[in-house]
Amino acid sequence: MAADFEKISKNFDITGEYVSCERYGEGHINDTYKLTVQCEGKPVHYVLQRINHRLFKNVEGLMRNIALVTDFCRKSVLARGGDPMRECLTLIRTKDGRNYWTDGENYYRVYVFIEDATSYQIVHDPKDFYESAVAFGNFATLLAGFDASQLYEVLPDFHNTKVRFENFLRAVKQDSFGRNAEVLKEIDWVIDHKDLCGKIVDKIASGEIPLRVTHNDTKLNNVMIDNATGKGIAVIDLDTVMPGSLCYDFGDSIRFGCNSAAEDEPDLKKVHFRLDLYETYLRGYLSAVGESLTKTERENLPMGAVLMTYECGMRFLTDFLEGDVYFRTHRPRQNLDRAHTQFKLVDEMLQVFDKMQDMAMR
Ligand code: ADP
Ligand code: GN1
Ligand code: MG
Repeated sequence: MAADFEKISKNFDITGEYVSCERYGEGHINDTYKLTVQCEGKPVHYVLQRINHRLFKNVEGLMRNIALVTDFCRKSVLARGGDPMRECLTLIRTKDGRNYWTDGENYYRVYVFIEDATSYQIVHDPKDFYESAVAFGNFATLLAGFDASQLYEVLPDFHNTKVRFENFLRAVKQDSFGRNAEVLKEIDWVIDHKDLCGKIVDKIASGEIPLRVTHNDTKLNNVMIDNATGKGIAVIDLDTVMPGSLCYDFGDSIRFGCNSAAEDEPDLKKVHFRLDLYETYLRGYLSAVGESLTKTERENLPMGAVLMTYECGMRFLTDFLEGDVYFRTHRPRQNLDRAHTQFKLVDEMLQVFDKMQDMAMR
């Protein structure tokens, strides 16, 4: 049955007459809608999301994290004289003061819509990518002041590449949808690169790389770029704020933004790793967090990029083998196309890895 968005929106502390609620954005996880209400003769927009509770089993814990992080960001933005309605996510509470609403089956939340800003799916202008790096870097600096012990670990082992590899092997072993046969080369490729898995998790385990409060999903479309100034104004999609490594946050941005084509481009001839954009992002990120990185973190930024791309490709392939149940797909084999782009990017990153490392240490 189609959701009654008018009824759902009435549970939130929103003033105005319901106008419409339409599918919005290109996130792979939650169902996102742009909600419009008419207030004092003007349209006002909100983001309404149906939370993916198959993935986020403890919605209460997830939303407590988001309330804590958004409240913390709001105070910091106010302290620097900024506009919290545009410079951070603002959660709209329900009429009875809760931070989400459920009909017993689905779970919903509402955010203020950040107007006059864009979340890009691909880098069109290197300046935007630079500004996204500054925004993610500043966000990391901001979170450094946040008490990690308050946070519930929403998705344990989220970037534990060794655990991701075990999950992948399990999917191959089960072959529940009989899809192994058509991806034997891809399966071999993942196994051939198995040695990558421990490169950062082992250093976190030994204490060489510190755990910090990180975003964990730092792709370009999770930052809003101001249409007028071109600045990265707000970091969004806070579902995965958890203890993690800055090498991963850096790496995930590189994975997504340094692809010359879309994440799911079926024509691999169009897919290349753009070292020029890597350097652009690196410069922006270091300008924001350079001072606080340890030497080992800095040395491992390039490996973070390789690992995030390897891990994400492996996750896409795992999802393809498991029948496309995790990442939203709009067409058959989309997850396989996504896996292919990631594997090609890893191959190309490894070819220029020395250069990536020189740039990071320069
Ligand atoms: P997912 O977890 O599925 O990726 P996101 O929270 O990233 O969901 O939202 C999906 C998309 O919706 C974002 O990439 C962005 O384009 C848009 N979006 C999300 N929150 C806002 C907001 N507060 N204002 C404007 N656009 C938003
Ligand atoms: C998902 O939610 P979204 O679309 O920003 C995923 C990330 C992947 C990314 C691949 C919670 O991000 O981990 O890197 O897709 N988020 C979750 O594009 O699994
Ligand atoms: Mg997102």
